[in-house]
Amino acid sequence: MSNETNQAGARVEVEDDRTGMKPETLERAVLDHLNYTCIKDVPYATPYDVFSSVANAARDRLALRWLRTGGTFYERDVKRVYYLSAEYLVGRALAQNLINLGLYDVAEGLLREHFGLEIGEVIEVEPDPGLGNGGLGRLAACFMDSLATLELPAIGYGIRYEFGIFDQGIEDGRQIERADDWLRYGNPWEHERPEYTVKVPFGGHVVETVDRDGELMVQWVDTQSVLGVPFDMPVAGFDNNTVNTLRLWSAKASSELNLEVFNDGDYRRAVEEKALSESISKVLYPNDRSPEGRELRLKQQFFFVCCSIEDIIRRYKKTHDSFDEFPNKCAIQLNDTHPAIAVAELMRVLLDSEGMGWDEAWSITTRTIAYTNHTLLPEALEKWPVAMFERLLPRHLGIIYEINRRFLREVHVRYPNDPGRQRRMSIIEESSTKQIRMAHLAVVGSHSVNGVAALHSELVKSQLMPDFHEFYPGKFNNKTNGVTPRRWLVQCNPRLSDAITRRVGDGWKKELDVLRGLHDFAEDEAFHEELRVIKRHNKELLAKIIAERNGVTVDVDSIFDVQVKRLHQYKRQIMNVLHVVSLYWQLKQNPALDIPARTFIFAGKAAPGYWMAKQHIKLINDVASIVNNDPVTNDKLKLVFIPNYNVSLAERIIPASDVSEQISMAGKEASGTGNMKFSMNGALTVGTLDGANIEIREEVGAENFFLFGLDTAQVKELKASGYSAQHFINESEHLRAAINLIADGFFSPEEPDRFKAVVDDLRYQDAYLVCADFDAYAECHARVGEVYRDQDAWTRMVVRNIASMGKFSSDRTISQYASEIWGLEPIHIKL
Ligand code: 26Q
Repeated sequence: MSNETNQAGARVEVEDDRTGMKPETLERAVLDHLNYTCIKDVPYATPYDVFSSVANAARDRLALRWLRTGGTFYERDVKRVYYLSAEYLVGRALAQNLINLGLYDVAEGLLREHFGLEIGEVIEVEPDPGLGNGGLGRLAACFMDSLATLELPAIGYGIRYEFGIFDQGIEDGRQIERADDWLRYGNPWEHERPEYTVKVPFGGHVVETVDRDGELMVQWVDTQSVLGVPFDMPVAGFDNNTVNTLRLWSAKASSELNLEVFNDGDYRRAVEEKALSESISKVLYPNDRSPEGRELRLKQQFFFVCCSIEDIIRRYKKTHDSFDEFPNKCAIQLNDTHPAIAVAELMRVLLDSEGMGWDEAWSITTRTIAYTNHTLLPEALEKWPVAMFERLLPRHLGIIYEINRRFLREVHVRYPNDPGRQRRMSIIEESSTKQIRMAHLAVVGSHSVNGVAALHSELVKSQLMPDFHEFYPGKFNNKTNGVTPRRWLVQCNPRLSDAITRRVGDGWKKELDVLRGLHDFAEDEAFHEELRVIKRHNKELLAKIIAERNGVTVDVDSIFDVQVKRLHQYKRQIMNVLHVVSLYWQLKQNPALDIPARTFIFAGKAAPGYWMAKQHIKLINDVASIVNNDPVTNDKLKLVFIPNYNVSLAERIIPASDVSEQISMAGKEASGTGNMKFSMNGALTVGTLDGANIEIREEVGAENFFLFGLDTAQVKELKASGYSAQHFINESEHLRAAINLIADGFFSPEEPDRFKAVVDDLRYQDAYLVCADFDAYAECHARVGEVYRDQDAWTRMVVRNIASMGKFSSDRTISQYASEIWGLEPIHIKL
């Protein structure tokens, strides 16, 4: 790279000391940051100082590309996608940014030379931003990575939570929650942009007036404002110059608010109100089974949506003086209904601020917005009490009523005498407490509604929203989820990545279908051996973590059988535990039982208010302390629950796994994305026909996937016929023994009926058909054990899995969103 002039005519100095890509330039930059940013000399540098210096040097190299990216998009007036998501689980950034800049190896060398540090030690100093709950938040992060790698113009909008998802501790086998103070030492990646601060109104009331032309004018008045201050994070593409922006809004009290109150001389109230308005971005809500109707959560949603819409319009107006082109320049994607208030907010701005008529505003809104659904659980669909809306967002309530009135009029025209349909489809649920159905608002206000896996998208049409599908058949579509191979292979499994690259070249990092070339090595002895050595190495690394965190020694030659994900009854961690108990009991009865040794690994957080899920955690830990200390079974069976599952821990666990547990009741897991990460890293799936499992099995071939259990049709049938768990318990000796052991207090001798509620739920409720699927599950695991004994057969299946993962790159997913929903073209950024 040399100095040159870019298209805009600006001078670009690429190889200066501040931003050059040569090893010696990076070295100088890191040492300079240590001196001038951290104010430290090498001998006194803490690991955090070193992290901070490398991060700042990397950031400088992103800065120039970041400027060029924004500048190019602006100059060429390109269409952009605005991804609205209440959650982003981005994970640590240092390793990823170094990899994407192509500076990882250089950094590794200079850290050894100057600081005597392994790069891993430096990487681990960075806090892992937990700005999300699970799959949905991680998907948003994978999408941001793919958008930048595909050179697509995008901005992600979200909330800069001061506290992310709680830190999980395990005390006496029970989950405890601690505040996640991730910003304690600052965040070298974020850049505050106070100049783009937005004023967000709440409360007040609506007054209707008639203007000079006799047009109805609506004003939202007497509101109280909170400020939204943007903090930008760079999102670098892999092996290109694109750096997109993740813009997270932080709430700040408006100075007006202070002044007014100061005039009253009420200092205490001023301070309290300031704290109250700044509490909006204070903490991420952990998702429960049913959404919490908390006012602060609604405030969070409107807060970030209002800021984002204003930002989008400000940017659009810099280059346009009418709104005609708005849907051709802006695509807004709603990540679930959390930002669905955007439909009403965009309408409000167009109507009240821009003075547009209803029909034009509605046409622009619906051509701009698209909605992604992530759940079929009816109890998880967001609804807000009308009374709360009236209090916080009276103008939006009026707009939603008008949207609904016009929508129901259309429904009436199509289906004249069908009040049931009107009631079912209404945006307003007329229950004892009137509620706003955010999913209905999102569907009516969008031009596209997509599910996240083929089965899920079919069920959205046929089960969740059949009336809407009939009404708007063309709106519904599928975009099967994917994951970024840069984090979930290149970064987390460098040895496997090298082994792959030595066989098929490194094109797979950007074009995951290239992995298909590995099929040629399905029978290759040398490749098999190499894969086994790599897996064993990764298992050793994980065993070290388990020894540190759990104080348990595990056998790296045992099968690492892993279920890591949020704790939810529909995900059926309890079925896995029952299987462990059953194996344990069989070994106790017959210590000579000839089965391969297994290590069962669990991790995941339960929502703090989800009592049953927390009982399941306690049960796992109670079973672990008996099983892990029983000399009779010790060489065959171990069980650990690793605390505080997050992106960083996933990066350690997944590459070390042999078996991936994807065992949700069919029809409940919208997609799953962990399933893809495991398979990519050479774990074999034990799974049901649910979510993306179905497509994974299609890709890898039925013979390379451990399938068990009822499918959605059978689930429906069994439920309709009046399901009785008792029947299945009576039929299954192993299941009965496992349940009885827990019920009798074998794992909780100091409190024998500790798990009474867990057992009663299985015996008398079992909404997720654990008992119905148990025998098939256990039988499936027996097959797993058999195949594992034949290491050749096992490794062949592993190769087939890795080679078949091309479809599950989020690059494929994002290309489909770009062409089929957003109408977006790649824009190459030149330096
Ligand atoms: C809602 C209201 C109040 C508080 C919290 C929430 C809330 C927050 C997060 C509700 C749901 C979520 C997250 C849902 C989620 O992660 N869904 C998962 O999305 C993945 C990506 O599409 C899928 O792969 C998973 O199947 C799906 O469960």
